[in-house]
Amino acid sequence: MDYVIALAGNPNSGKTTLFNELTGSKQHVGNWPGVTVDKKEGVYKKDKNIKILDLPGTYSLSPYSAEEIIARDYIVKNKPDVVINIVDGTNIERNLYLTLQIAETKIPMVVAMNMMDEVESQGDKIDCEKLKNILGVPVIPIVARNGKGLDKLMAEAVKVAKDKPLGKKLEVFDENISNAVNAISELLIESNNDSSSVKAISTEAQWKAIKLVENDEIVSSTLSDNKRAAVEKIVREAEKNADGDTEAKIADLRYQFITKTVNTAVKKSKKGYVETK
Ligand code: GDP
Ligand code: MG
Ligand code: K
Repeated sequence: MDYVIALAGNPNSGKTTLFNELTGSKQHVGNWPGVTVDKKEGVYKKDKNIKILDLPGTYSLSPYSAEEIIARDYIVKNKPDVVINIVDGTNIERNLYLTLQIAETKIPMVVAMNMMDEVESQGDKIDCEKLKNILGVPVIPIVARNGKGLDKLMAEAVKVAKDKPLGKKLEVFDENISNAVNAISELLIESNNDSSSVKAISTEAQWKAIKLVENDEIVSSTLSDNKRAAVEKIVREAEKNADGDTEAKIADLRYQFITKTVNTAVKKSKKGYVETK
């Protein structure tokens, strides 16, 4: 296999439609180890050396459901060459929440902006160039249902899989949260400085640090007692400054970033609205 491409997206974003379009009839359906969540794999019908894997549909990469845990473990541990994040363009605010979380893992990513036929028929405009500049990853408009844009999407995905760009640092968090994330990240790197791959470790440390500020119990359970205590101290301090729950604060900051992004890159017509009295 040359490359492994994983598809990630919200439920109903068109993931299965895209997977079927890309793989044609040759697919293998099994289960993820230990759970009854479908695992679908296939190869790209136009290049048999590209493996395509369909991750479970999720709104988030938090540790609250089997689907979310599978999706994030696969991205963070198995590290596909590239993730195609399929976004329902008619529901862009909600879908971009997952996009931001995939970006936090620093996995090479391409965004497939799907349902562009419906976006257009609603009279809305999504500026994929602007989105690309804001998010620092290619954003390709597609219509999964009729195959429109898929050649371009796959060409970009292969390019990103090959080049593995580091990704842009997105200014999502405020100073308080950033400080906590950086402090925890340094703490995690300290214990790992015997490793040869410093870059990979620090990328992983950054992601883990964000999860720890979100009080992620699965990531927390991987720490030594000493480390966990040190992390908790930093998180308690951040909580004081945030006036409460850091998990809620991070969610709030992600949504603020998304609102700004959508205001810049999306123009909505009034057509879709129904007047109510
Ligand atoms: P999944 O839950 O992410 O696997 O989503 P599906 O592939 O099952 O698609 C959800 C619904 O959206 C289905 O009714 C699809 O036919 C429809 N759909 C998928 N892609 C497109 C598209 O590009 N345009 C439109 N209009 N509908 C689409
Ligand atoms: Mg599906
Ligand atoms: K639809």
